[in-house]
Amino acid sequence: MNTQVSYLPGLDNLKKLPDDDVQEFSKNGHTLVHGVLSKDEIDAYRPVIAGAADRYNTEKRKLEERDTYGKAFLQIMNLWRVDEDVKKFVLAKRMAKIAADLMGVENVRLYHDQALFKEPGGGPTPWHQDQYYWPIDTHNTVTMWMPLIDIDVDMGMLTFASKSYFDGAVFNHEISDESETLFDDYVNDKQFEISRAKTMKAGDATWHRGFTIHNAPGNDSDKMREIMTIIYVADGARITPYKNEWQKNDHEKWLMGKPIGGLIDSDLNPKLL
Ligand SMILES: O=C(O)CCC(=O)C(=O)O
Repeated sequence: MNTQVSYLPGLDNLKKLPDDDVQEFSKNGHTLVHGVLSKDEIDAYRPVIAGAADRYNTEKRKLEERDTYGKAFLQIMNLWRVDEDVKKFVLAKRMAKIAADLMGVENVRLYHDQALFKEPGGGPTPWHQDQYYWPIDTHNTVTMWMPLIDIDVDMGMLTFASKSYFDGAVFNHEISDESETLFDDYVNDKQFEISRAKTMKAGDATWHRGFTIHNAPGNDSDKMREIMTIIYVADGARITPYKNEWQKNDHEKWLMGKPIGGLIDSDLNPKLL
């Protein structure tokens, strides 16, 4: 007999975002919002997201057989397309509204989601800028990064170079040992303040701009660092010509190859507000 009770709370009710968070995001390019999901809500969604991440993970190599990028995390993309329960989380208005309020816009669209699970012993995530990968004509993009379990600094806490988004794209480098070295020198030269939470509760979330330089240390614990991310883009943004092969790939994969110069409005990019 199946005794499992499948109940998922709706996440379309909105939460007032503290003014301090909006100001910090605008000033530093990142902020941490506490209690985006309540304990009961994250307890309900965690097994759904972690289960889907496990089912759709295609990485089977041992950690020591992978390169720096491969060691950083298991990356499972657009789970909302394959799992109806995860879809309720990814398309939720509550998180979309926080994204809109942080960016100061009325409407946002989904770019894509990704589960980023750093395994016990998993390596550091090198410094990078997310928007290097995106063929998008606006700086009004934001990534939500939400732990599904309580995490502390030893588990690979996301780390930001405050105010580093102002100059837009800094280097033409993908996430790699090279990006780590170059950005590290850049961040030191510019004397950006480095910001990293000591702990985060399941259901808290950090939010960072597409050009905010960020990295994460390795996971020195014996637990999986379970993170779900959602990337939002301001409605009205358009597709730009590719600046690198990764953007070409993103155009096909996350924007359904819609015309360059046209609006980001494919079926993969629903308007969430
Ligand atoms: O989870 C990580 O280690 C890196 C996350 C990241 O770079 C992102 O969400 O933009």
